[in-house]
Amino acid sequence: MYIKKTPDWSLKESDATPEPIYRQRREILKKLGITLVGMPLATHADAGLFDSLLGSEPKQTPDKRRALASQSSAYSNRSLSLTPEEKILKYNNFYEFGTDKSDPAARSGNFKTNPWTVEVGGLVHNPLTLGYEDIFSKFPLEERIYRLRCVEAWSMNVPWIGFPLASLLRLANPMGKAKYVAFQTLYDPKQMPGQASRRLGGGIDYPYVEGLRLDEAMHPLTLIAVGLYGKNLAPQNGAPIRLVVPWKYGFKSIKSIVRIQLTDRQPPTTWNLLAPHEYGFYANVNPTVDHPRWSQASERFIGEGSLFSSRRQPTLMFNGYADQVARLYKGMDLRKQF
Ligand SMILES: Nc1nc2c(c(=O)[nH]1)N[C@H]1C(S)=C(S)[C@@H](COP(=O)(O)O)O[C@H]1N2
Ligand SMILES: [Mo]
Repeated sequence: MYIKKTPDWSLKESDATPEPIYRQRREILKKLGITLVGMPLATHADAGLFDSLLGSEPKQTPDKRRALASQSSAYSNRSLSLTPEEKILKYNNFYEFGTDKSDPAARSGNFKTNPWTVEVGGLVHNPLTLGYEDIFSKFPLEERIYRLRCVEAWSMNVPWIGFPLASLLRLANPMGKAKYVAFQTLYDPKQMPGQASRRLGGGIDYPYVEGLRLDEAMHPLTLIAVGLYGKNLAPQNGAPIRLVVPWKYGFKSIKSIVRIQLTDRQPPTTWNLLAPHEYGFYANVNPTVDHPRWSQASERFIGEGSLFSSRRQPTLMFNGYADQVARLYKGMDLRKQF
């Protein structure tokens, strides 16, 4: 029922920006005879090369990111116009590195993501630990182009690479009494200046924690991301492993995860602890439920061009994924359970 050739949550043709270039890159690969064994659909791995072939400016920031092969996915919104990689890398919320949008990129350059371990435990029959290489090799990687909607009313379209959280949870084999999944970010104040200073870290009590109901966590759209634009994640985007829940406000998509615990109780979540009347546990994108301090009816889409020329567009119910996820919330008052 979910698998559709043309996802019905896709954007209109008129929204096109860099998508043509993205497709062109795939065409060039084909013409060059690079048939991409193990890389069935071109990733963005060699953006610099393609940019030069296309005669446009190479926009690569120097980094140590490596190419990741991935399959395309039926859950990808392939018609979305992509936010340029450079903006996804430079305009971030990751308060562990500071509260300005430019802080995460500026302060996370030496963040150590290898070695890394993610513990999966709690109410599971098969507790397990993923090491750094497991993160990239244990599950087939898919590319998923998703909308990302921050509660602050800006949005991006991001080509993530990752695997369904459901695949990992199935491997851990949740017990019948497990009802929620709790996530935790690394706690390391030596590496994360926002954890060492309340001022830099925005007054948050670290580690950053998040949670989902088990049915939300098992939903096929819920992704564990390990890369974007064809490469592994940069630290500022939550390297080496983060959550992406496309129908919820961005703060649910917790970065740099070290612990995943199955529980029978709704777990505490960072923004809800900080301001419970402003940020709920559910945090489903909803144009009809405003933030107490601003409207959620529209959003500033960050695409091509300058950050300030970005265009306003209407917010979509469940961020455009209503057909896929609305059933999860049947009978709930979304005003009260925001
Ligand atoms: N650990 C942690 N995860 C986090 C945050 C954070 O401050 N710390 N910010 C969240 C918010 S508010 C958003 S909008 C997204 C931003 O992801 P991006 O910077 O990759 O676009 O990450 C989310 N995950
Ligand atoms: Mo956000």
